[in-house]
Amino acid sequence: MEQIHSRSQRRSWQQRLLWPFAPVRIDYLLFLILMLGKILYLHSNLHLQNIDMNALDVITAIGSILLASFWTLWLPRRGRIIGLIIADVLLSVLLFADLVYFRYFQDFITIPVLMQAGQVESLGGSIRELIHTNDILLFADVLLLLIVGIVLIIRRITRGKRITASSNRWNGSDVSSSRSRRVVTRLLQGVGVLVLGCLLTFGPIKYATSTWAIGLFVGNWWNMSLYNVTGVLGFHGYDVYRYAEDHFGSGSQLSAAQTNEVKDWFAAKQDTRSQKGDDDLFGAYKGSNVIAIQGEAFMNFVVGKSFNGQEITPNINRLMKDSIYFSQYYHQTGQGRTSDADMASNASLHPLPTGSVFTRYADHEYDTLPNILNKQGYDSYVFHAYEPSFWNRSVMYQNMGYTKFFSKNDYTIDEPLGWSLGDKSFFRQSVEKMSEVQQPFYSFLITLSSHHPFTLPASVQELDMGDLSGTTFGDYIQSLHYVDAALGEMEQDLKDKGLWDKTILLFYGDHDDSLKDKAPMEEFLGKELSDLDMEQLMNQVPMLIHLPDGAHAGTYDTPAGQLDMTPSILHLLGVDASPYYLMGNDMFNKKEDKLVVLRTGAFTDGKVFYIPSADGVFEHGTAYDLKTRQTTNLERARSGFEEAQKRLNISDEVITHDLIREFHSEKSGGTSNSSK
Ligand code: GP9
Ligand code: MN
Repeated sequence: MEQIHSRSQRRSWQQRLLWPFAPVRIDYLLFLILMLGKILYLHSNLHLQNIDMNALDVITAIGSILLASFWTLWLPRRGRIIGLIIADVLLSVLLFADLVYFRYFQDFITIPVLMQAGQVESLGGSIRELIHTNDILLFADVLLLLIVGIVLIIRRITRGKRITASSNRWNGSDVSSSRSRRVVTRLLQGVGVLVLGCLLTFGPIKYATSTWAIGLFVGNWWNMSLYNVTGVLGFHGYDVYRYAEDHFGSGSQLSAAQTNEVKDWFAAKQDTRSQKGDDDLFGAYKGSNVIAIQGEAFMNFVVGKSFNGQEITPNINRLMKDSIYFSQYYHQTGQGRTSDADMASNASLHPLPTGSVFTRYADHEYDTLPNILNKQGYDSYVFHAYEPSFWNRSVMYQNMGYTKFFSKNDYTIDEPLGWSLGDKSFFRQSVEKMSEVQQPFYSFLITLSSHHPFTLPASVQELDMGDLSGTTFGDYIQSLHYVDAALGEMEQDLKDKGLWDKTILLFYGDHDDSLKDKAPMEEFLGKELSDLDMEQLMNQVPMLIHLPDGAHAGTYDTPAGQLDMTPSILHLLGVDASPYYLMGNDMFNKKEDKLVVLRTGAFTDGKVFYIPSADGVFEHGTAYDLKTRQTTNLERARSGFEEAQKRLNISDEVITHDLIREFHSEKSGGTSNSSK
């Protein structure tokens, strides 16, 4: 009795002392601190230019942690601790997944990406390379907790009875008397933290979007710009909201003014396009077969280069002598990587700021190269020796109008390499299939052997990469050398099958190699690289066009990009592209402008190159003069910036609101199907 009395005295003494901090839960505070630390760790690993973690960002981060965890305060002590542990584990996994995904895609994982079954897992070996040892910090507390938990369980087992007895004495009758008071306190605390979380999260976001980040949620073209304002947890919250709005929302109608802006833009484009003038290239190769090869991660900087006296791309270099080579050709991809390059090249629309058109809007209508050529009496085929469901291809290719999709299931895997079949065998078997079909045909081939992490077996690696041997960059160069050799073999195959001089052959790269490290690039190229050099190198892919008679060969330095492929092929084939909704420029039509817009908002017109800042504010970006290669007056880039933004927005609206279906239907006199 005396013992109980002294304990209750001690408790009231403690309660008096801690009274000012009564609402504070130490475990909850600890959770807050740990989560904030993890968010800071993630941020410091992103190395994003112009995106810092200032005081306001820390406030937003705290706010979003409160929003993600306030509910735990409604639970009784033990439940709260379990709830906090669950929240900790889930949020840590999310941050870790974001970090790994970011290192490859320079983006966070979004719902559309998760909906792409198998997309993330299929990176396989790449994922292991993208995990750094320090990342264990994200789970250090969970591991510690696990150890402490095990120790406690062991202690409990050995001292179980004694503890139970004493705690029973301890709890006594005052438990029931204060229970209802504790429930009310918990409820109020939870609500208080929820309100505080809302204030801390939405306050700074509201401030940003009404000052320097106006329109952020309207025309965002890069998820990192969103992250800059919302923080990582806020970004995911918005992503969930955006997905729900995309698919279940009703309020995403375009206004008449917005639809008219899209119509007017296309009307002007189509008007220029219909003026062919005295262009002798228009229709010069009417009726030819077309083979377009999209090379995985094939960047431009290797073309024509040697390392340690060895040519990296001897076959492309030889082919260039009787081909048109666009030396300033840009990939325009976003998060959808290979599928974006495919969409940009075959449908002449920009990829979306988030996810892939292939997975998000495979049921919408597009003017695609296969669809257009089919109307000209062509049959169209697409070849890719991988799982047909990857990037939702089997669905999308049907919509794009291909007669047949030859996937992994249609190939004999007689040269297993990397993710699937080696490109040499892939080309050989594809040409075999092409030689059996009716002509003229359009064939679109997607290679795979040079996919990240580029580790081909030693027997296939032919180059001596010196210092770069065994590095990911060295492996990358080896893999491009292999693809080049495969291309050389394909050329011979096409000649043997009598197709070479009846075919327009195009070869281009889909996107960069995801290796942002400047040092090996400098070593490879033997020179220092400026920011502008790096930006161009990372975004340029080769575009080689071999005409059936090898005419018009030479290096063309007009800027161009993947969106330009379809209108340019139509030009060579003499197909009037003006009725179609193609946003790219016809590379052979001198009357069309040459503005090339990248998904990040970077653009070039051949004179100026504008690199946007991560926050998307025009004034924070940098303009370069391409002649002097030095920074230049930003004002020279203003109109280009506005047009670039306009084009990205128009493309997004066309895709997400299925506008091409609406425009076609209006033209054919049908009833317009209103925007979704
Ligand atoms: C696999 C391949 C993936 O089908 O297209 O390429 P990625 O999009 O990861 O570059
Ligand atoms: Mn790719």
